[in-house]
Amino acid sequence: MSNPPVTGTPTAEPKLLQWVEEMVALCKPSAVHWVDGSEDENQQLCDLLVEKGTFTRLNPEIRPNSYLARSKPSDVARVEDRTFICSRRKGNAGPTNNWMHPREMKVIMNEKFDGSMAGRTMYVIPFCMGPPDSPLAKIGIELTDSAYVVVNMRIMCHTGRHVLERYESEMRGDAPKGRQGYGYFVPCVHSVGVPLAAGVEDNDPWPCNDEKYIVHFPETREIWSYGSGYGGNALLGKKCLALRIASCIGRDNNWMAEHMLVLGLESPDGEKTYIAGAFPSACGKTNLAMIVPPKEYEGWKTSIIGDDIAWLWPHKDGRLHAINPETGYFGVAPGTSYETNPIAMESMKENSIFTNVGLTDDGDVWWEGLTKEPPAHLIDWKGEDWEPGCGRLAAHPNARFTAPAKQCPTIDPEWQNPEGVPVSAFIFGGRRPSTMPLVYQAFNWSHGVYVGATMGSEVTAAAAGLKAGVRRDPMAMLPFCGYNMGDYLHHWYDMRRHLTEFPRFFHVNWFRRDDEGNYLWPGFGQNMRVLEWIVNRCRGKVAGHETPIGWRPKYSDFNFDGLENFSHYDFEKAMNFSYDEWKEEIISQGELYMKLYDPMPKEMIYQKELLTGRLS
Ligand code: GTP
Ligand code: SPV
Ligand code: MN
Repeated sequence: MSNPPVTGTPTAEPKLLQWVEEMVALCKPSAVHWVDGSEDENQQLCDLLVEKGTFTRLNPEIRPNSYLARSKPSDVARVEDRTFICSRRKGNAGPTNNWMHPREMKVIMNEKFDGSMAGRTMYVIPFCMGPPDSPLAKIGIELTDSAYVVVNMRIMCHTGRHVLERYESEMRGDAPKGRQGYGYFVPCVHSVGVPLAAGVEDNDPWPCNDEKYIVHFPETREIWSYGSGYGGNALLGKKCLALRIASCIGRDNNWMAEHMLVLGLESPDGEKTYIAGAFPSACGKTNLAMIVPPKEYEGWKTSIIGDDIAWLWPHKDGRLHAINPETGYFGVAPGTSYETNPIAMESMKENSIFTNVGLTDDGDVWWEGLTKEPPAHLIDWKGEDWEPGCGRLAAHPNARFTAPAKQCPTIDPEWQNPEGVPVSAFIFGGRRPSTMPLVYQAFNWSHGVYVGATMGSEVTAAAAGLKAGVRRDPMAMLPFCGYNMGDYLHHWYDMRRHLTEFPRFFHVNWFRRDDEGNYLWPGFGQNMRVLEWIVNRCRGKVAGHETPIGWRPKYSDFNFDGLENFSHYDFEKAMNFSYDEWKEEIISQGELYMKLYDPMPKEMIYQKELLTGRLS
């Protein structure tokens, strides 16, 4: 077979070039394009996507330079049962990951990718997770046959020519030294898995394959993704690299890759505190990271470092520092509105991509919760006519917006600081209809790791095919930890040794309900009242009141200015701690303990016994 035509500027660096050539020989695309990341190139790709019907251009007067994409109804979320960690030893993937031996999986990958890009263009995307000058920044190269992936990756991380040049200069040895992974890239191969026979037109706006493989080789730090075009399955810098592979790199190099938002809180006296929060998928990270305090909080400033992923390392100042490896938000659309999250709304005003939302008659987007009154008519996420009361959803529950972080009005001035920002507190919290109070503080690091490790949440639409109910999701990393979850918890306990100043640990629950199913806490901007208590605890400015589960605030410790209708009684309901519920909670943690028993740190067992003792 003759070589396919190449556009863009290929690298002259032999190692990378050789790998791309090998992959071209395997995947057999009809063309290869080296992505430069420019505005022009992006426009051409968006035009191409419009032409193919993947994108609908939104009304430029309402939402400039923005597009709607509709996926196949079978390709709307991450697929956890098709996600694999292929370490040489099964024990290294651990009891919570799907595993296959790398040799065996390589055979399958070679077979699946053989000719998988036939009739399509292979895009070569050089990308960098993290500010390129950060000691933790990681360069990756994603090969993909999806233009949708290229334009999304361009929003989500540093992509293009400058990243390639950075890699090339590192290979020559003339780039600034100090980056961990200098002169190295993470190879990432992605195909939607729908090759086209010679002469056949591509008339499918969302090609994808019913058989999906999201595969990670942690030892060789490789990613292979087949069959899906959606989000975390296909934008390989995000969950695959920045969480699963990065968690392995972090374990080996004394740092942590976490499913966390990072938020800055500046009090009226000018003191700034950074908080990192791990909530499972679709449990409120983006919303908290973009919080707008109630108007009574005059003088407070909130700012966002990141909304989904944090890389944390012990800085030479003795504190844990965080960077956000991403440059965009891939956020849940439903429920997002000017009432609940005006900052997200402002961030997606232009230059954004919307996936699986409704299309209004005037060419804008709509989803459940965007406005109180739904439009009288729209085209739903499946491309069908939709009217209020028709019994169908306008947007898929996991519909997403892709928006550039630099458009966020509350972006923190330090968000691209290569040295990151110091983190003073960790917050954990899932969707818990009962049992978990609005907020409590762990007694210490050891207890805090236990609290994060035993976190549970009702499952959400962010992953396909999970059975309903509360599942344990340690540190919100269950779907994202690239190695043995027990070893991961050990790593958490170990990290303490590298610090001289420690973050405090808190657990929150915005989702507790009364018997009628109403939320007991107003949530969203009002969460600022909880954050204020957390900040004050970190600064030693307010007392914590001891209970068997941890320290709690009193009603009088909270600022209720402007929320006077939330009574002391309401507060106690949201804060309620019940011995009976907590005894059940401990029993229901048993499943996690059984699963992780062997590799689990002994501290976890002590902490559970201490809690049991305090409850009896
Ligand atoms: P991923 O991007 O999947 O990791 O999700 P996330 O953790 O960033 O969740 P996000 O902030 O997008 O919130 C998910 C859903 O929860 C949205 O529909 C929000 O409207 C809703 N939500 C977020 N915060 C709150 C809150 O404080 N109270 C209530 N009741 N709902 C909330
Ligand atoms: C999540 O599911 O936690 C997400 C969305 O942030 S995805 O990128 O699809 O993983
Ligand atoms: Mn997430």
